[in-house]
Amino acid sequence: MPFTTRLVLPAVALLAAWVTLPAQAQEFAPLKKLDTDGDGSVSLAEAEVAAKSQFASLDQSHDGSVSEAEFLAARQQLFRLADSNGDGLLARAELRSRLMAARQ
Ligand SMILES: [Ca+2]
Ligand SMILES: [Ca+2]
Repeated sequence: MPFTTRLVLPAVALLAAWVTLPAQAQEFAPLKKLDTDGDGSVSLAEAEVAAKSQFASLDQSHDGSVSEAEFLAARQQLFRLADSNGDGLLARAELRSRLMAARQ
């Protein structure tokens, strides 16, 4: 399976799962950000815009593909953001804090 397909499929699966949730469970801030027209649902066009933006942020070389190195660099950046005291380790509180920040 091509790397880009492996990258996109989880996002599509997440969106597919979300649209089947009851309305109260859909109050998930990151998904609300995708709803750029504020109509309470994420259209295919809105999802595609978000996917293209996410892909562009990962494709640091701008060559139209995300290499393993680019993907791992993005993950490393997330780790560094979460490691608030810079000790190279993620304490439970640091991880929880980062996850809570991502949900807003
Ligand atoms: Ca919408
Ligand atoms: Ca690239």
